[in-house]
Amino acid sequence: MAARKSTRKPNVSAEKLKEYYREMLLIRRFEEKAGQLYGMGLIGGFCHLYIGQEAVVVGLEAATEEGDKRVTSYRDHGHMLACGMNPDGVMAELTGREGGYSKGKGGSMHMFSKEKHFYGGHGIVAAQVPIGAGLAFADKYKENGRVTFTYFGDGAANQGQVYETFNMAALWDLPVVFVIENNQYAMGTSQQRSTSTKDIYHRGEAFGIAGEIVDGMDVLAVKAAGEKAVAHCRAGKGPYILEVKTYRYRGHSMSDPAKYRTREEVQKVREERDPIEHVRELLLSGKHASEDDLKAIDKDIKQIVNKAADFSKESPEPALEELWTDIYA
Ligand SMILES: Cc1ncc(C[n+]2csc(CCOP(=O)(O)OP(=O)(O)O)c2C)c(N)n1
Ligand SMILES: [Mg+2]
Repeated sequence: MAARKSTRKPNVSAEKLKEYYREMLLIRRFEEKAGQLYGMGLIGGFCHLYIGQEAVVVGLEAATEEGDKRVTSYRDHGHMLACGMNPDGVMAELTGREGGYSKGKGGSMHMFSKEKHFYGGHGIVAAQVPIGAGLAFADKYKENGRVTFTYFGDGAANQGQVYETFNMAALWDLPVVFVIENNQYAMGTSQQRSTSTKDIYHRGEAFGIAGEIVDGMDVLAVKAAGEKAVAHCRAGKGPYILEVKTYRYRGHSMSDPAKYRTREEVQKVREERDPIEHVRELLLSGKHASEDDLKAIDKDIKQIVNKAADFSKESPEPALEELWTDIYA
């Protein structure tokens, strides 16, 4: 695959670069496996894959510190893996099994981890945006220096609650990074058809919120922007917006007929801007890794993903009594 040539030298160590490669590859292989299990009827309901967008979450996670929080939409498997949640537990939740993060009762869009400070997984478009500001409000109140990453899509950016949240976050200087994962489509609607402007981040200006555009297919660019945003928040300067331009290779969800774009459009991004190929090329051309080193990483990732798939098939379905646990009534 002819990935684009990088114009600049990586500003991280070879070890870190390999780590990002590994983390992005884990997400991609995990998602490919989830797609296969879905096709086999082992995963039901909604399932939104993150393939193509891996550099966004891996780059931003590289800018976090222990205790920082994250909340996102239904396209959430990558976020969970990148913050260190167990692939076995994520896959078993996808197949609706007892060993899953929500004991098999939540599925793809409803997983959480207190330990990893992951607050979901939200199926209602933009619902996670005020939740993210609320998490940041709690941290500001506790004066603990933590930052919350609140991810949402280009489509979600047209939701009214985003702007109510921007207002409050700016008014109270909340330590929240709003990450607009602009993958150019909201289901079958392209950004051009839904959004009055080419860029979205500058809507923050109306509320006095600083922001910028980031190349979401370049993990190092994402990391650098993430560090800048985090420093802004930790310095008590309030929220920051990162509009990360990315692309999803697969359909909106597993049931998307994909009639709204051409195969050529997708192929072109895969060939010219793939985030994993980009890092692979940096590693090889900089002699930071050999083909054999990368093959060993591939093999290791394959094994982790196969183990998760086996676990997700072997773990039992939740017992009937589980219908009466984890409920408010
Ligand atoms: C309030 C609400 N309206 C509509 C939907 C149906 N819906 C689910 S995802 C989606 C598109 C969102 O696109 P975007 O925010 O760009 O995120 P992406 O799927 O591209 O990651 C819509 C309209 C929903 N889940 N919730
Ligand atoms: Mg989108």
